[in-house]
Amino acid sequence: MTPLFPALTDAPADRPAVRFGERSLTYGELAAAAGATAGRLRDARRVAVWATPTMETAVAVVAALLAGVPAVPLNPKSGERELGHILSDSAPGLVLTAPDDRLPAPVRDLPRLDVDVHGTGPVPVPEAHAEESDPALIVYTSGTTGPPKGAVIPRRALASTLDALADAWEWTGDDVLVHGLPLFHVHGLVLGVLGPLRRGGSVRHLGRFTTQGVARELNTGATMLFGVPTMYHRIAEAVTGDPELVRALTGARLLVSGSAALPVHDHGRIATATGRRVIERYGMTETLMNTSIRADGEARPGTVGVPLPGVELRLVEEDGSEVAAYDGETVGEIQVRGPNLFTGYLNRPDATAAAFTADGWFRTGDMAVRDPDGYVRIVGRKATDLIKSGGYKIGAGEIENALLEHPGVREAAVTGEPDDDLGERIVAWIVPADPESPPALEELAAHVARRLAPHKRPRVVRHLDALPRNDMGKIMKRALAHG
Ligand code: MCA
Ligand code: AMP
Repeated sequence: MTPLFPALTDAPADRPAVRFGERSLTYGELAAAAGATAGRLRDARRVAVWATPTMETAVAVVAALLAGVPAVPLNPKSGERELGHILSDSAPGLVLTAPDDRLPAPVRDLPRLDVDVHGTGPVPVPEAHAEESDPALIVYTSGTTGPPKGAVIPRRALASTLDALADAWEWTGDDVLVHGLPLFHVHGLVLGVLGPLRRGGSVRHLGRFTTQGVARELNTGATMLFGVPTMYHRIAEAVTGDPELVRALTGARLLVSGSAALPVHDHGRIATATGRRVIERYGMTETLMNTSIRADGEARPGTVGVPLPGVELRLVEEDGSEVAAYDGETVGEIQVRGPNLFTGYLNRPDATAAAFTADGWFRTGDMAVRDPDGYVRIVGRKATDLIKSGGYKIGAGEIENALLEHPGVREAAVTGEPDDDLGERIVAWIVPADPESPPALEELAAHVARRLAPHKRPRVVRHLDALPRNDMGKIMKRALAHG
C-alpha cells in the first residue's frame, strides 16, 4: 500500500510536525526518531504503547506504523484489572514508553523499549511492505457488559478516514491543529496526531486541555481545534469575558467537536460570543469517521452532517427494513459500510459476528433521523447500558462488576444521568451489605478508579434497600433513572 505518511520522506526536513509543550520535532527529526524506533521493532508481532500525552507516544505510534507492527495504545491511568485484561487479550511483545515512565503492574512485566525522540535511523520504505488490510492499531472500547473489546483497525481505515476528512474539511498541510485529547483513543490519536502527519501539517498538543492553552495556540498560528463536547462546554463557560479566547476562536479556520453530542445551548453560546460555528463529526472506534459537517456546507447545530466520501450509511428499523424517508422524523439505527471500518474485535469472533448484518453493514447502535438534504441527526442510542461521559464510552456492566467486588456492596446498578459538563455522569445505585454503614462515594469512586480507570468512577452514589427488578429478576434501570 502507498505510505501512510508521505511527508516523512517528501516534506522539507525543517517543516514543523509535532509539538508537546516545549518539545517539538520537525518532519526530518520525526522521520529519524520514528525510523530508528521502527528499526528496533522489526521482530515484534504486536506492541503496546504507554500512551501518555507526550512526544514519545507520537513517535512510538508512527514507528509502529512504519514498521508494520500493530500498536495497542494503553491508557496510563487505567487500573490493574483493566490493564491486565488488555495485556492478556492482546499479548504485546513489548511496551514502548518514555525513558522516565514508571510502569505499574502488570505492564512492568513486559519487555520495555524506551523511545528516543532524538534518535536517528532511516525511514523504512515502503513502510515495511504492509498491506492495506494489515492491522495498524488495536483500540480497546467498552461494551454494555464485560471488559473492553479490542477493535482491530486496519491501515486502510486510517488512510481512508483521514483522506475523507481532508476532503470534508479542506484539511491541508498548511493547517496547524491544537488539542488536548488523550492519545489512547481514536479521537486524539488517529484524528489528532496521525491526521496532521498524513497531511504534512502539524499538531500542537496541550498535554492537558485548558481554555488558556487553546487561546494561546490559536492566537499564535494554530488553525484548527479538535475537542469533545465537555471541552467546548468549558470554552462556552469561559468565552464571555475572555477577549483572548474570543479572538482565538474567531480567528480559527475550523472548530470541530466529536465523540458525543454537543448540546445546542453550547453551540449557541460560542456562536454568540465569537460569530463562529463549531462543526460536528460522528464516528466510533470501530468505524472511525462516518459523517461530518463539511467546511463548505451549512453548519447545522444538532446534526452531525452528511456521510463522508466512501462511507455508505443507512437507517434501519427494528424489523430490519431500511428507512427510506428523509423526513427529519423517522428514526432508525445507523448502519455503515466502507473502507473506514475495523476488521473485527480481537479474539471475539462472536462479538464481531453480532456487530455486522448478514450483508456486511456494521450496526452502530446509534439511533438517528435524516433531514431532507441528508443531514444526520443522532437522537439516541439503542443500549441504555452505554454511558458517554466526557466523551469516553463507558459500559455500565464493567462498573457494576467492579462495584460488586467491594465488600460493602451487596447489589449494584449503574446508569448515566444528564450532566452539563460531562454530557452524562455515572450514577451508582447501591444496596449496601450493611445498611448501617453504607460505603461512601469517595470510597467507591477510588475503588473503581483503581481497578478500571478514573474516568469510569461514579460521580454520584445512591443507596437503596433493594434494586427494582421485573418478574424475571432483571434490574429495571428505567425505573431507577426516573424513580
Ligand atoms: C479524580 N481523579 C481521580 C479520582 N478522582 N483519580 C483516581 N481516583 C479518583 N477517585 C483524577 C483524574 O484521574 C484526573 O487526573 C483528575 O482527577 C480529573 O478527573 P476527571 O474529572 O475525570 O477529568 P476532567 O478534567 O473532568 O476531564 C474532562 C475531559 C476528559 C478533559 C474532557 O473527560 C477527556 O479528556 N475526555 C476525552 C475523551 C475522549 O478522547 N474520548 C474519545 C473516545 P489528572 O488531573 O491527572 O488528569 S470516542 C472516539 O474516539 C470516537 C472515535 C469519536 O467519535 O471520537
Ligand atoms: P467510542 O466507542 O468511544 O468510539 O464512541 C463512539 C460513540 O460516540 C458513537 O457510537 C456515538 O454514540 C458517539 N458519538 C461520536 N461522535 C458523536 C457526535 N458528534 N454526536 C453524537 N454522538 C457521537
